[in-house]
Amino acid sequence: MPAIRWDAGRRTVVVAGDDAGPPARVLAEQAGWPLLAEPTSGSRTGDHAIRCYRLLLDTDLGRSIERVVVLGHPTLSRPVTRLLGRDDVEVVAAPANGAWSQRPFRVDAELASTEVEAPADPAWLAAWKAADASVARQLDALLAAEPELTPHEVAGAVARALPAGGLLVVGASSPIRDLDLMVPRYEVGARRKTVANRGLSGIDGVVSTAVGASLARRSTRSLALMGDVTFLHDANGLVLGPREARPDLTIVVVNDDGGSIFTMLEQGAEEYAERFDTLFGTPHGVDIGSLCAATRTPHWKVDSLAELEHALASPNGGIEVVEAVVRRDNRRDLDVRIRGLRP
Ligand SMILES: Cc1ncc(C[n+]2csc(CCOP(=O)(O)OP(=O)(O)O)c2C)c(N)n1
Ligand SMILES: [Mg+2]
Repeated sequence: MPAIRWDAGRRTVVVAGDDAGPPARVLAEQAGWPLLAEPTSGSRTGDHAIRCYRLLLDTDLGRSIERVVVLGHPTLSRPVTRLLGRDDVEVVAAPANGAWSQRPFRVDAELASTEVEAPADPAWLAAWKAADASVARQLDALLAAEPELTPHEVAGAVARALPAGGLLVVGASSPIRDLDLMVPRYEVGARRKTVANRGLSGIDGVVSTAVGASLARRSTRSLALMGDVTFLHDANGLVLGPREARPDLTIVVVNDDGGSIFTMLEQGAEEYAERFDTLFGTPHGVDIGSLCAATRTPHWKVDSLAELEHALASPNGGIEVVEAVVRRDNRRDLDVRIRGLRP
């Protein structure tokens, strides 16, 4: 494989998908490129990371990208998929690891060397940072102006509660995408680890994954973030035999009484409203507190950011559930307003 001579003049971004690891960050820093890193990439640290990258890809800045370097397995967003499908963008990718060897995007060249001969024009990164700061400010203001707690604020609070050395297990569907918009600027080398069952983005087994991961990794604190349907799918994960090890783990359940991700997709359009809840919304009305009581799992129900932050600030040891109640009926509208933000 030929080593790539990085041509500094080309407007390039690094996309760090699941499990890309520190090399994605190091490459972005050496080359002077923006880093578009998913929460489970293991690369989302340092000051090249662009928090609201997803909102910038469909702007003039995003359209001016000429080359993308992909590490790891990107799975989260349509703007990234569109970027990787653009005819006017060269896609250079690191060879895929392990069992998931097929990449669902075109690869124009394989990444053979990450040695950078001459870094990019600093104006390119500066433009991304300025746009990110502007959109992030507007996003935070938009969320703060909502009368009720939003799912994004829940994800942001969980991300802020994750200390250096902490572990966060995040469920598929909206929570991982909300987290992607809200992760603050983490410092390099602080051993925060965010993991998810990304394979086919299943919502199954996530409580058990969180319990197992908390037991297996030495962390300063273990947190999990997941939707209500995801939690219900594996609520049996709270059932532990008397001799089983029990981790310290705070499970935050974003309860919008159903599957909110579908409201933001095609099937959430007004014309399908009549059948939407039966087929996709799937409201269940389950009393999560009672479900937790069945396994004597401590449970807190919160519906404001202050209450949530308070609950997260004082873990009681063992497994506990913090249920954050949010709306689903305005989710499509909220998403449209967020996607409409411009730097
Ligand atoms: C095992 C499995 N079954 C079904 C699906 C399809 N699915 C994707 S997201 C979702 C709803 C998830 O709802 P929730 O966990 O409450 O998250 P929300 O989007 O509401 O935040 C479903 C059923 C899946 N991904 N995996
Ligand atoms: Mg839900």
